[in-house]
Amino acid sequence: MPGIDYLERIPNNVDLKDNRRLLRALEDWQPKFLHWWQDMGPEGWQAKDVYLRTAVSVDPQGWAQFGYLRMPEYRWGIFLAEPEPDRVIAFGDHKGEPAWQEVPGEHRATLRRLIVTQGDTEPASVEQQHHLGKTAPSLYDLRNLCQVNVEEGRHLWAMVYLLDAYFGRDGREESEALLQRRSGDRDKPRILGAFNERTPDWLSFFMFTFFTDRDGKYQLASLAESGFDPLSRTCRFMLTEEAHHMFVGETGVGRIVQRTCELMREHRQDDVRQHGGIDLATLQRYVNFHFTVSLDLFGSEISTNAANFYTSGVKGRFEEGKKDDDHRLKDATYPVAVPDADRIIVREQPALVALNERLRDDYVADCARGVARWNQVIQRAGIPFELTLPHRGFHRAIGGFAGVRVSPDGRVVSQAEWDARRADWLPTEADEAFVGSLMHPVIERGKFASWIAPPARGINGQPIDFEYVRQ
Ligand code: BYC
Ligand code: FE
Ligand code: FE
Repeated sequence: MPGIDYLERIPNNVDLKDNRRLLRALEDWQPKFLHWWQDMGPEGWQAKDVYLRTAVSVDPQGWAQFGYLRMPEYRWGIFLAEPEPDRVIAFGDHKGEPAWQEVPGEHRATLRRLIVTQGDTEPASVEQQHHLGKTAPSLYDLRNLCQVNVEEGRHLWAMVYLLDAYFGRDGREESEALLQRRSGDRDKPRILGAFNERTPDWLSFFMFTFFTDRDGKYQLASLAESGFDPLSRTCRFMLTEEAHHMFVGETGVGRIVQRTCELMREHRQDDVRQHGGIDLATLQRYVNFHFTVSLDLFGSEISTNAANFYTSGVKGRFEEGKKDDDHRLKDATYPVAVPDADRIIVREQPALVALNERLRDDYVADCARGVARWNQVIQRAGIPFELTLPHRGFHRAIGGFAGVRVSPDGRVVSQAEWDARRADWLPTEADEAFVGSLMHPVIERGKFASWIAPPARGINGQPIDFEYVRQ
């Protein structure tokens, strides 16, 4: 497509203009990306003006610009956090050596695989959320969906940049393949389980951005420790955007909880479905589902892959720099919960192979803090109910608990008990049908659907009834 000024279109701090080879690769990829975006971005709103934030620099004061634009005109840019002068690798066998500015031959396959796995999740989530544009509960929420989606698109760009800039022809092939797989497709699915699940309604969307985007936070933070410096700097900048996605999830679920509590008090009734709200028991089942499919994203409790990633310096721990140990972990152990016949026991395992579990522990603690904030809303309403995170062994498909029936309160149960209680523990078809029945678009300024409270404040200091999307 001659005539398009790609340097203007692709804001960047990677000196794209001086890297003709990379610029050519991205010029070739961009029309394919746009084609994918037109197909898979938020349905029904591609031609409308949306009040969006665009990353234009990495300077913490000035990185974001707010303004109306149509999503296909979003300037998907390439930003790496500022380099840390004389950065050294902080862990593993290469601890203390200078960070790599190029891909070391012996770690090439591993790095490529990690970057592809990370990159694959970004377009997958846009595909999962494609239909939600049709049923937004408000203009405010519609705008947030669009924001999250353009940024997941940018995260895809971030990984494609690494593939195209550092992995030659293989990298370009992987970049193409990232646009060819499709969430939930039987023949060419996305790589990781949770990214092939459906996100059929906005309750699922808020749960997804709370639980699944938070896996993004922990994985990106671990990759931000990488000895491969361009990956580290890319992920550090992505984390600044991730914070908004988790904010959308936490406040989204929090506003649903608030609305439910209002309806419970008003009608003196637990079952608020007949009043257009989502009852707390249903919310708990959605928590159970989204938390556990997200737990699976951390991989097996015992993983030689994880040990190799660490030892070779390609993927660190969450906040590696703050940990007070030898950062090699050859002799260390870590407690891991495992099923043992009809019980769950904790065994000390070699720390290196237990790194997935350790990251999962960091993640679980973070989730618990968010759930505690939802419970404050319930408590303030004077309602005796607590949302809880189910046991980590519940409803797992990856790792030692896969195939073991564990109740949310952490008992190994029989298949018969599982079958009898499943409908109390996980969303049922009837739940999905009910939640689906609430999904009607509310696109009048300042109005909100019956099942969700307005937010405490608007975006970027704008009022709640701001015209976040122009119709
Ligand atoms: N589904 O040794 P194991 C985000 C595979 S989210 C399907 O236990 P390992 C975002 C595994 O690949 C962040 N397959 O696992 C959020 C391996 O396959 P091979 C995404 C799975 O390798 C919201 C085999 O099982 N980023 O950014 O230690 C919106 C044995 O695996 C799953 C990353 O994930 C699964 N859940 O760790 C938008 C970071 N789990 O080798 C975006 C990059 C495992 O036998 N990825 N398998 O064919 C990684 O660090 C690692 O690949 C994993 C797995 C942590 C995912
Ligand atoms: Fe992302
Ligand atoms: Fe995200």
